[in-house]
Parts: sequence; C-alpha cells; structure tokens
Amino acid sequence: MDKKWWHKSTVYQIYPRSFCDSNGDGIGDLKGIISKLDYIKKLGVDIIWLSPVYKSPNADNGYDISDYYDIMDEFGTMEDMDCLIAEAKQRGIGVMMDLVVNHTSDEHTWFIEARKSKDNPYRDYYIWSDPVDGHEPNGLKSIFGGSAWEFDKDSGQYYLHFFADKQPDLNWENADMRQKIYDMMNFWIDKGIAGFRMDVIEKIGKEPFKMIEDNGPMLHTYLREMNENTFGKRDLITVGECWAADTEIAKLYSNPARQELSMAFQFEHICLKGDKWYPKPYDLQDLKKVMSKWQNELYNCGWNTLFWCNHDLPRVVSAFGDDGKYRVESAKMLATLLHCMQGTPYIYQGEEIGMTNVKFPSIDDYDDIETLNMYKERIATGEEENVIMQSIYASGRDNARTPMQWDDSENAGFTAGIPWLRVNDNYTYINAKSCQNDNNSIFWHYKKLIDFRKNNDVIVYGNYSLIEEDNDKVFAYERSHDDTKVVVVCNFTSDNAAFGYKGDCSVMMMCLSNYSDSPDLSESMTLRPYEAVVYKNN
Ligand code: TEU
Ligand code: CA
Repeated sequence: MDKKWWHKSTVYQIYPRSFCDSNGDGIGDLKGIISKLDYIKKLGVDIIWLSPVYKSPNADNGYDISDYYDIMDEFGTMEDMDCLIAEAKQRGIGVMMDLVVNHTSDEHTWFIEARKSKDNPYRDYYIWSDPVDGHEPNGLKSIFGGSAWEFDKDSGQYYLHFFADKQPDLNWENADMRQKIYDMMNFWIDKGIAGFRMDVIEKIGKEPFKMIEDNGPMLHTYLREMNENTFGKRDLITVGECWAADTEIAKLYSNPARQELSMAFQFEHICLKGDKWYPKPYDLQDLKKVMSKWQNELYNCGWNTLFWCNHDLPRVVSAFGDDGKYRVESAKMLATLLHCMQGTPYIYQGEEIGMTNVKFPSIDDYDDIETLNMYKERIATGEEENVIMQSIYASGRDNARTPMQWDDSENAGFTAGIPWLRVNDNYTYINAKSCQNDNNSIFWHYKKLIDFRKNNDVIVYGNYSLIEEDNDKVFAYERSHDDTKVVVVCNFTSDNAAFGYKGDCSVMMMCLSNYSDSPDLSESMTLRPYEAVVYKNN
C-alpha cells in the first residue's frame, strides 16, 4: 500500500462553540481556538477537525449551513478563519473542515429560492413530493423525531429532511447543485485547508421514494466525481461519516485504487452499547470481535479510523470505562488500546484530560435539538421525567458539548461571561491546566501514544492479531512489521486480571503503561484494575 502522510497523523476534533471563548459572550470562537493552538501542538497532533464554522442559524449548532462561503457571526470573520489556517500551518497543524452537504439550512439562499415556486431554478436542488392521499408520501422518519417530510403550505408539497425540518435534504441527482458544491469545496481547498470530514455522506445517494436512505446506488459514483473535481488532485485527508458501513462498504470508500475518500468513520464498536436512548453495558468479547474484524479486513485494502467519541457521543470514560474511582486508569487504558491499532486516531476535545458525562438537574439546562425533541416526544406519551433524564445522562449529545475545562477558575476558564451551555462541575479537578502540570496525567499519556505512533512504523503499518481470545477480562493483541513486534495488553475491568503471553517474553521490553510499576511480559502475570501495558522487542 502506498504511504500517505495522514497514515501517521493524529486528528484532534474541536467543537468550536465549546472550546474557548475569547470575547466573553459565552460562545467559543475562532480567536479562542487560535489562542489554544500551542496547547494542541503540545499534545502532538498534526490535524484539527473543526465542527462547522460556516454561517448558520444554529438549529443544529452549525450543521445547518446558510452560507458555505461565510463564517458564523458568533465565531468571528473570514479574516479570523484565514488567520487560524495560517497560525495552525506555522505550527505544522492542518485544518480539516466539516463538510455538510447532505442538507443545507432552510435559510440558505438555495432553499429560500426553491421555496418560492415549483418552477424556480433552485426547486430541484431539494427533494419535493405531492401529498399522497392528503398525507406524507411515505413513512421515512427524521433522525431527530417525527416524519422526514415537512409540508410547505405555499406550494402544497412536502420537502424531505432526514434531520431537523430546518435542514432540508439536497437533491444530489441535480448536476448543477453538485457542481456548486465542488466549486465551494475548491474555494476552501484554495485557502490551504488539509481536508474534509464529510457529514452523513452515506446519505447523498438517497432514493427517498424507494425508502433508500443510506448507501444508495449512486453514492460511490458521486464520491468519485467529487474526488475528481476537488481534492483528488491535491494531497488532502478526507473522512466520511458512515453509520451504515460494514467492512465491505468501508473498503469501497477507502481503497485508494477506487479514488473516493481516505477513510470512513464506522460505528460498529459504538453500537455495541445498544439502543441510543436505552444503552446497555457492552460485552468485551463482542468488542474484541468487532475491533479485530475491522483491523484485519481493511488491512492493505482500506484504511481505518480509530475513535471512541465525538460531539454526538457520550464521553468515552463514562461509556466504555469508569468515570469514578478508576477514571484516570481507564481513560489511559482505552486510549492505549485504540492508539496502538492501525488507522488514523481521532481525539475529541476534552478526551485528552478525561472529561466525563454530565448530569444537569433540569431539561432547561440542555440545548441539543435531538435531546429536546426526544424529551418532548416521551413526555407526550406520559413517560416519567426521571426515566427520560436517565436516557439523557447516558446518551445525550450535550455530554460531549459542555465547555472545555481549561482550569479551576470560574466556568473552567472557558469564558469570562455566561457559557451558552453549563460547565460540568467537576472542572475543579478535571482540567487542562492540572493535567499539563502533572506528568502522570491522561494528557501526557495521550502525548506519549501520539509520539509512539509517529516514531514506530509497526504501529502505522504492522499487521494485527488478537491474542488470548477467550480471556474475559483482558483485550490483548500483537502488531508486527518486519522484525519489530509490539504487544498491547489491556485489563477492561476494575478487578485484577490474569494474562499469559505465549511467545518469547525475554526480548519484549515495556515501553508504555498506565501504572508506574507495571509487570514485565510473562507467561503468567496479573494486571491491576484497568492496567494497560505496551511491550516492544528491540
Ligand atoms: O450526525 C449524523 C447522525 O446520524 C447523528 O445525528 C447521530 O445519529 C446522532 O447524533 C446520534 O445521537 C451528523 C453530525 O455529526 C451531527 O452533529 C448532526 O446533527 C447531523 O449529522 C446532521 O448534520
Ligand atoms: Ca465568543
């Protein structure tokens, strides 16, 4: 497989609204991000992915774009954006833009025009249908609740929206529309960005009248056309958000020979937690199977993304680890397991300091449209409020969106004003400042893992094999490349766990761990709660 610069990279995701507020209005902004570039540099990442910063009425915090060529007022100006790209570049950091082109805002001029009349030239940029028997054309559902069809009184037709009614879906069958998207992408590429993260890109081949939402027949044709017309000629990194991808589909996206994307986010490991609003504990054996399958099946014919969390998901220590007694140990263990696999790792802001889920007392403390819609729907069915709140505590998207915890001063040093979303009270002891001052912190552990990848081809290119498959407490695997071998051993429980290595232990030296005195590799060893150790031969 041809080597690419981003094979060795680590990406850091920023949710701009919650990262750093420079002017005291309570909302994070571009100047705030610029002020924290040295922090990001210190961590060692070389790409930042910015959740959307384009002009938006914020029905879905920027995932509803009204102008792709302008910056959201609260976040700053295009000059600030140019400055961010330049300042990041100076530090060897590339900027990956979020590309939201499955839908626009209903306040985008295309939709404002489209709405005017059935024969408006922009009408066909979106998806319309006459009522069927006085109703929605079919039973397609919006991911944020209710029907995916919204009635437009003026024209007497419905339009399609897989997300909020303020996020009408674009019609990718329209070639003019596609060309306008490519022009816009080239505008950003010319600014010197490093790549794109593509929001719900699996939906652009939709065929709503056949009830096809994801992986429609034209999806890969459109992606190859996009590649050819935009980033294909440049050396960029691209990643699609692909909830419905299995390993075969992920190879279609990411096999370099097909000239589509660099890689795809798939969510099979995340989905082991079960239903979004009624999650269950995951099974370690299932996690091993799923993660090993992705490692093995994409080897040499695709490329993996490695992630535990993002702005839509609960915090990793709360969902997959222990956010109480063993918060620090489990955060480092989960990072170790992931970062020694093959693929490009993505760190979500605050993950590197072990930020946790939050439990706000009242629904009024929440902001996320998905959460608020779910709450209303369930209240309307007569469900008890405290049961609904448990769903929100476990899975609500605001768990990931509370302001970044910079220090132990008021509002966690995020803002001098009143934050748009409350901070998590645990900022007094979970914050970036204390992490940076403590060389045993989660932050420094992430840094070590990032550097380890950068300096070891075995992590980037080595093959993968699961070891001690049946161990019900320990997830362990080997990576090997030429003569180099790495063994990663992770205890996923709050108990001691036994493990034994079958190969030659004498050549394996410990190079990373989350306890100060971890055991040498041996055929019979005991790991402490959430202990994670990495060994390498020399
Ligand atoms: O998410 C796609 C998506 O399907 C999510 O809504 C997901 O199912 C849900 O959040 C899980 O709780 C992308 C963005 O990441 C998300 O923030 C946007 O709201 C959505 O697209 C619409 O653009
Ligand atoms: Ca601000």
